[in-house]
Amino acid sequence: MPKVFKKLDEAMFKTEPCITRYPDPVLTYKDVPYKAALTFNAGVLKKENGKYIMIFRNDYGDYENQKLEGTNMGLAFSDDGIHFEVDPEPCFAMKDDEIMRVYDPRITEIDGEYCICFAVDTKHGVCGGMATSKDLKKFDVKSISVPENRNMVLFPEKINGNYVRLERPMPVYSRGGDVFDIWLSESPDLVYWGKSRLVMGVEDVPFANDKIGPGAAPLKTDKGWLMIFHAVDRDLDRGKNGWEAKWTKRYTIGIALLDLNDPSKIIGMSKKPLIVPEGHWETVEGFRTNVLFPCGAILEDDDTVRIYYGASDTVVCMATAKLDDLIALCTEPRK
Ligand code: BMA
Repeated sequence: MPKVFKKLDEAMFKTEPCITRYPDPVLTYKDVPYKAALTFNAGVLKKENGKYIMIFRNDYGDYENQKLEGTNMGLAFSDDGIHFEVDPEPCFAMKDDEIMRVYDPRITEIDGEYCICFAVDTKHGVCGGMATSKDLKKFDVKSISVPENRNMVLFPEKINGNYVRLERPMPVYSRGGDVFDIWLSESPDLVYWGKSRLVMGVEDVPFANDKIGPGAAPLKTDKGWLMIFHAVDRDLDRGKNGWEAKWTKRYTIGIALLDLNDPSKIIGMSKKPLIVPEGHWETVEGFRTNVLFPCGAILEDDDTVRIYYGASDTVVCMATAKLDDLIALCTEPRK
């Protein structure tokens, strides 16, 4: 692991003025009718009938005393995308002799089915998993990648006849430490994945000096696919943040535009972070503060974009912006 991280200009770490945060979390453990402690990193989808569906990560146990019991995923519904009602039981979990847990769900609707992507902690490494479901009660696991991979998100439609996902492998024979990039793969059937290629390297992101990873399922716009991602910068002097003993990372949210026909090509990107941890829920309260982890985004009919993100690995928050303002931030990639 590198001992020194490239110093970044702290002046750029300010949330863009086009962003409006909903002042309170849209989901906390208090909304969950079963065992829950940290309810965060949530995929969100809007149905044609106007209802919102959220699938969130739920870590349960006594976190303040570092006593983790387990992780599952919960389902919540809303009429306005702000007030969510959680189903009485968790909807998905995996645990056996090999798999320890699944987490960080993203959700896409494609070909009349839901598809969730999630991380899989196994005894032999972290993998990316995908499962389809017609009713969000029964899930059919389609694929689990080889390690080390995570942060998979499926595009909401096939591109040139194939399913396409963004993903974030974690190579050890690369540049040292956790300098990890965003990749893309294609599949004819959600089972077999290939044609893998690099989309964005950490070096492309002026506000990252550690790793980056895909966030929400990309949104289709006239100008390209809007990709919302997380970017991590580290400073070893940061010391303790939140309840955890030591936490030197900061997770911000960035955006990029990908080519509609070949989404491995970046056609524009933000040169500064879009959303930076600020305020009580993002910098003061919680397990790991200074972490914003977007897993859901919705493009509304009036061109408002809603971004749902885990804050401090503890709650789900939501922010909005106008699509035009986001697109205006996405300037030419490598300039
Ligand atoms: C990542 C994942 C996320 C988490 C983030 C910050 O590597 O484990 O689930 O939100 O770290 O802790």
